[in-house]
Amino acid sequence: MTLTIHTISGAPRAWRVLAGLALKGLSWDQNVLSASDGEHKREPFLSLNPRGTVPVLEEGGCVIRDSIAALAWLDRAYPERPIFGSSPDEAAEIWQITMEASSYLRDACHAVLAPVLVQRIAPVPGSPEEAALKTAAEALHRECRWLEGLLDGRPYLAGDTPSAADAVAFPEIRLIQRAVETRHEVMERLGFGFPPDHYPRLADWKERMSALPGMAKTLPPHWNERTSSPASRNYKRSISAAATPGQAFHALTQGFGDWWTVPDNPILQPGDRARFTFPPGRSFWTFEAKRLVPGELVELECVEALHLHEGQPNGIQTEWLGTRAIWRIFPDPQGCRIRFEHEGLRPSLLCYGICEAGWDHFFVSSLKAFLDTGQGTPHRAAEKIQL
Ligand SMILES: N[C@@H](CCC(=O)N[C@@H](CS)C(=O)NCC(=O)O)C(=O)O
Repeated sequence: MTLTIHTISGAPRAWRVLAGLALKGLSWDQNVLSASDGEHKREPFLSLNPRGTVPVLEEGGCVIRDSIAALAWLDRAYPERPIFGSSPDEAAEIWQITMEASSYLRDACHAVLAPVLVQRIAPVPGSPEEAALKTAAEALHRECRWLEGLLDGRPYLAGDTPSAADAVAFPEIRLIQRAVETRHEVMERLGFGFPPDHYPRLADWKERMSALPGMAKTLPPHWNERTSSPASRNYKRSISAAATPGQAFHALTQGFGDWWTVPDNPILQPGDRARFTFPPGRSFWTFEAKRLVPGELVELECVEALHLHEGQPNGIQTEWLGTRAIWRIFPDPQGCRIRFEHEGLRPSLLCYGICEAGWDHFFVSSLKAFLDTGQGTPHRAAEKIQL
C-alpha cells in the first residue's frame, strides 16, 4: 500500500513524519501543498483535515492528522526498526524526549525562526525588535543546551539508535542551520554561528542524522532552487467524486473513452501501451503503464508523442515524451478523491497553456462529471477541446 504524506515545504511538524519514514526505511509519496495559495485551508484538503494543518499521513483508508500520532502509528503498522524503543524503559525515555522536543524545542525554534526565516525581519541593533528576538534566542539556546546534554556519551538523543525523538528534533536543528546559512548576520548576532559552533555534539548529531539513508529526501523541496520556481512546477489538480476508488481506477485504466478519448487499447497491467488520438486531428500520445495498484494508483509514462496544434510552434510536438501521468486515488466521505500530477508537464513547456486547459477540462470537469453522474464530456463530445 502507498503511504502518502500531505505536507507544506519546510513545515517542521510534517518533516518529523518524513524523518520517521526515513528512519524506518519506508518509501512514501508526498503531496506538497502551497501555503501561500492557502491550499491547506480549502477543499479537497479540508475534507482530510478540517483543522487545515499538516501533516496528514494516509495509507489506504487510514488518515492520521497529527505528527506524533503518525509516528506512533507508523511504529505499530511497520514494527521493523522500532522508533519508540523495544522495552518499557526505552519507550519512556524516547516518549519523554519526543514530547519535550515537540513542544518546548518547537516553540523556542518558532519564536526565532518565524521572524528570521519567514518574515525575514532585519532588526535594527538596539531596537525593541532586536531585544525581543534576543530573548527568544536565549530560550532557543536553553533548548540546544538540553539536546547537547542528551548527546553526552550517546550518538542519538535517546540512546544508541535513532528514534522518534531524533525525528522530531532533526527538522528544528536543520532549520536553525538553514537560518544560519541564509540569514547569517542576524543569526550571528543571536549567538548562532557556523562551526565551530557552540554545540559540537549537536552539530555532529545533525551530520549523522543528515547522512542516514533517505534523510536527504526529507529536506524541504523549496530549498532546491531548481524545483522551486513556478515555471518548474508540475501540473497538479485534485478532484473528489461520488464513486468508489475501484470505479475511479477502472475509469483511469479501461474507461478513458468515457471522459478523455478512446485509446486503441485498455490499460490492464504494467507494460501495457495505449495510444490516445483526437480525431479528426492527427495528434497522438502513447502511454505505457508503469505502476498500477487497483483502487490506489495509476502511473503512465508517455513513450510516443506527436502534438500538432494550429498556430503553435513545432517545438510542442514531442514535449510530453518521458512525462508521467500519475493518478493517486483515496477513499473519501464523498466516495473517492483523485490527485493527479502530470510529472514533467510544467509552465516552462511551450504547450503548457493548451495542455493545462485540456486537462482542466478532461480531468477536472469531465472525469469528475463521469464519476459523479455516469456522463462525462470526452473528446468525441467536445471535438474542439484538444490537448
Ligand atoms: N498537532 C498537529 C499540529 C500541526 C501544525 O500546526 N502544523 C503546522 C505546520 S508545522 C500547520 O499546518 N500550520 C498551518 C496553520 O496552522 O495554518 C501536529 O503536530 O501534527
